[in-house]
Amino acid sequence: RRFYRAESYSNLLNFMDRGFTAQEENKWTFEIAWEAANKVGGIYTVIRSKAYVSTEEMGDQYCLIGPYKEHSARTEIEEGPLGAHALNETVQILRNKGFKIHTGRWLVDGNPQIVLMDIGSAAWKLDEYKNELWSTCNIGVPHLDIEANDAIILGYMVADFIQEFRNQAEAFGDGIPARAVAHFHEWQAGIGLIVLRTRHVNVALVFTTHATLLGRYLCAGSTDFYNNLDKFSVDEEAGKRQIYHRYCMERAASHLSHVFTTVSDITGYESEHLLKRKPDVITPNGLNVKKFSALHEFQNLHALSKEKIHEFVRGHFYGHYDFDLDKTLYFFTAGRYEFGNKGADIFIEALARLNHLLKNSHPDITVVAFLIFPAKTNNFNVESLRGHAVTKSLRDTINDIQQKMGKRMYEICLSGRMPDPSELLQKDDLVRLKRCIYALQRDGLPPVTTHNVVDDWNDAVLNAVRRCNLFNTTYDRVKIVFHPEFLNPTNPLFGLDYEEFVRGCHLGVFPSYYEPWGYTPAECTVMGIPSITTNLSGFGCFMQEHIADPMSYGIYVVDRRYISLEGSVQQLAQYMFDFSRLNRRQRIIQRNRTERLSDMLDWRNLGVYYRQARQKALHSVFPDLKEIDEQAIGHIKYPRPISEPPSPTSSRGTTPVASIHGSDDESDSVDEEKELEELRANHH
Ligand code: G6P
Ligand code: 1S3
Repeated sequence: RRFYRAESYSNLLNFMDRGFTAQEENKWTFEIAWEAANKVGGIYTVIRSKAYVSTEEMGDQYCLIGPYKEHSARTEIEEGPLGAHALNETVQILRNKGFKIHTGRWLVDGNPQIVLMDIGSAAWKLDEYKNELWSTCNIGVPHLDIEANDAIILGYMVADFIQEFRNQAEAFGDGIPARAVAHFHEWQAGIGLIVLRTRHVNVALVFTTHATLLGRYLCAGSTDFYNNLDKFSVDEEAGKRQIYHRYCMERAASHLSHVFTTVSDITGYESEHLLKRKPDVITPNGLNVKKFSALHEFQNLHALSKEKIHEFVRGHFYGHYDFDLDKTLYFFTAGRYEFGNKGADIFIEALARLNHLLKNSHPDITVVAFLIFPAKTNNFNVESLRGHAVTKSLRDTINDIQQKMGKRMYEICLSGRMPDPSELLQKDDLVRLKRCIYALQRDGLPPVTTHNVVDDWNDAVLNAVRRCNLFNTTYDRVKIVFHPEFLNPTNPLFGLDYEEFVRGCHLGVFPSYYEPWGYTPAECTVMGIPSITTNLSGFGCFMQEHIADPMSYGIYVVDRRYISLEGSVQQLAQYMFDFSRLNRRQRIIQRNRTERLSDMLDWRNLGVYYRQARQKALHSVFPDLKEIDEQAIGHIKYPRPISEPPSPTSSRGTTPVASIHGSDDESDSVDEEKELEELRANHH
């Protein structure tokens, strides 16, 4: 890790640090995305989490551009003038032309400047824009595709803005030529790039795709995507799905950019075949690790959050609460509800096999598997709410009895004698307790889902659970909880936000089939929670490439590319089974190791690839500006974890013993040398 940081970061900064600031060099970076201060999906996380490194590097020479969405802008943006004259002047000129433009700062780490275009204010020019797009690129967009029409309007507004900005930056630049990079994300922002290039504006252009349109559509069907990537007739496939014009916009943007990037190698491979251009640079997604960093506290946070999940489990499984929470593990998966793409199909199948394996060999262990995917619901179901009500009533009754017993004990002891147990716990206390215990009886089984799912009989998760017979019976060692809504702290069942929930779990399971990057396992990693990913996800491939033995760091990579579906299910089930057999100490060590990978996922390290892409684009437009030398970036490589030297107390036997879940002390100060051996013995 030290190697990587020293090599790449300082070399890079030496390279860049030619003694001038971006302001002195009249260098500018614009980043344009539909999701700038507008949460839709993963790109929002990219732009938002990266803002602090972007402003650290460029200050007010960095500016975001996106569409104005009143609802989010009102809560996320502090409106006001921008930091540079050239920018404010440009805004004024465009406003004079009749465009409505909002400017200000985004209230996130880094506090970047942002320009938001009110698409409605330029809608009257749509026909003119479409005409230009047709005459320059032969892309025709149907009238009814509102999303594509909006993308066109935004694109032309952005292009006008950047074109005008160039003039202003030259005028305010004290004779120093203005060098600007405009970095566009996804097809929805790509029109701006197409317009700037076809109008020959002297700006360096970068285009990043986070997932190809066609890839997403093809994977959502039952296509053997990766084995046929080179065989698809792309125009025909796009036409069949009525996205041909969108596909053309995406493909044109990727080809007209000076530098084309994808978020991972796997998406690069997809782009090579579907967009017919190989990426020039891979720009992996990072995180603002400071936001998650809990230093030595993260283990304690796990224990605290786990306690809250225990409370949920007590309520949910009331009447069938016959398992030991100390020997219970929490697995979870979460994301957009794309059943196959996110791997929920193989997760449920593998859980059924894990159930079988545990029943046969470790019936004392219980795994509660949470599936969190937003689906259409009619609120929480009565059974779930009732479970939490009856356990709460029992808790309140016990607290009340406890208080009363305390008072009685105090009075009796004050009078100088020892209390008799029957004086302390009186008959009506027992009656109250009995009533609560009777209320805990239930006829049916604990529900699989916490909500009333609207289309219950056609719901993909519920159907798979039914098919696999995972009905939360007493005999099942794997219990299922489908929570068809994202978590928030006001949720009456959990009372946890997503971050706390993740911290309280033991393992995140994300066996995705289509996942250009995948923030969910990355977030687990920075919180020190092990996770399962796949070699079809950008994150999984990245970890495999940069870590000698990902598994010993708590990153399990399921092969979904080179083996059969059945093989992947078996491997996933085996990983989960192996994990279930780790004892507490081993889990603690593994969490420590997982958390050690955080630095690697920080934008402070991964931001280097964005700089590389920008610099490369600048070089192709302004050849006097040097590219970043590949060598200067270095290569991240995490070796196998090095154990701490054995402590004097570690004179235990060296033969790895089959670990028995829970039969261990809870100390964090463990002999890592020995545990490492055990972990390896378990996994290999
Ligand atoms: C953290 C806490 C320990 C606790 C442990 C539970 O490491 O610091 O006090 O015992 O979590 O780990 P487990 O994997 O059993 O949830
Ligand atoms: C995409 O969002 P998604 O969840 O639709 O972009 C994300 C950010 O690059 C990426 O993490 C994810 O895999 C893609 O799928």
